Amino acid sequence: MVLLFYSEEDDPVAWKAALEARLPDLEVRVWPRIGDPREIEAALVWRPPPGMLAELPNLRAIFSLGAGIDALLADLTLPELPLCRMVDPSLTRSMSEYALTLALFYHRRLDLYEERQRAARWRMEMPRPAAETTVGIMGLGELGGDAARTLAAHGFRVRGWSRSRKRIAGVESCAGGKEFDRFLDGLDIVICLLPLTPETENILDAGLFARLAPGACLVHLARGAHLVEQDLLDAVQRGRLRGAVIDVFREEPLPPDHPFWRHPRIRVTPHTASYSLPETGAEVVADNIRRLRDGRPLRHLVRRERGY
Ligand code: NDP
Ligand code: OXD
Repeated sequence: MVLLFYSEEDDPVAWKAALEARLPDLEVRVWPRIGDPREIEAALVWRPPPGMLAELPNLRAIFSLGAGIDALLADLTLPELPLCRMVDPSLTRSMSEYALTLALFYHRRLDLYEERQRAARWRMEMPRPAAETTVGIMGLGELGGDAARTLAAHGFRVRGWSRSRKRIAGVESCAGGKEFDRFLDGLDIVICLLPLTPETENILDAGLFARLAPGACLVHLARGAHLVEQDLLDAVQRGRLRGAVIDVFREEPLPPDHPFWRHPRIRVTPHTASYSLPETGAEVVADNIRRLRDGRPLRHLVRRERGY
């Protein structure tokens, strides 16, 4: 089988080697050296140019290098083929690590001490146990579910929100629109790990910020279009929010003149919250390629009608 690899961010050499080591019959062709497009039966891609996959007449399945497939679904020419997203232990572990890091950053008030350092001001706040900080996780799927477990294991009070009810030890589950207000009520830190869909676009807005505990913090790790940027600037300006760490943006890379770059209470990271290692990610893709070859059901299929 021939597989096309396209990504401007992932290392094609490492992925090709990891895949071909697991599947001796597989030939990986790295864009733009694709050879005869008619020979390509599978594609492993991250943000391919719109229209690219429609040019492959014998494509049978699309594998995403990312967990979020919103950019793929936005391509109106995307072939109606099985589409599988990335679910990979290294992606999950690194996301939970980042979520825990940032929850601890705010819980231990490092933002405050940064400000005080700039003013050469020596003043200590008595630390409080993690159990006194309530963290809300929006999205309790592969990533949000593991992040919730990790934070709960660390001792935070954790609440999660998803479409369907979840049972996760130490995590209060809120489900659907009816329980959204209960989920938000009094949160000290909110972490967004939702997929971007028509229902979740612009969900991080002034209305949501107003329901959190006064001086709450936002950690946004999902997609730029979840966030109404002006509402965040206003909420931080007015002190409704204490601060935010934003990893994902409507426009990436974030333009140099964007107000988030220089805002003292908004921290920017360059879409780096989590990553797939080729060694573990290739295992997941190889399993699906074997399934495709043998006519068995694929794993991690996107349900297009839901948008994730
Ligand atoms: P999953 O599909 O496994 O989980 C999605 C979760 O969101 C599910 O719990 C789902 O509920 C919930 N959900 C979806 N729509 C709604 C809604 N309308 N209301 C309430 N809950 C909803 O996705 P992953 O956990 O694998 O990934 C989540 C997102 O993280 C990705 O889509 C991507 O945008 C982002 N991401 C960001 C990265 C970064 O580096 N910044 C890296 C990787 C991913 P239910 O369980 O009931 O279906
Ligand atoms: C993803 C991402 O969706 O890296 O996997 O954003």
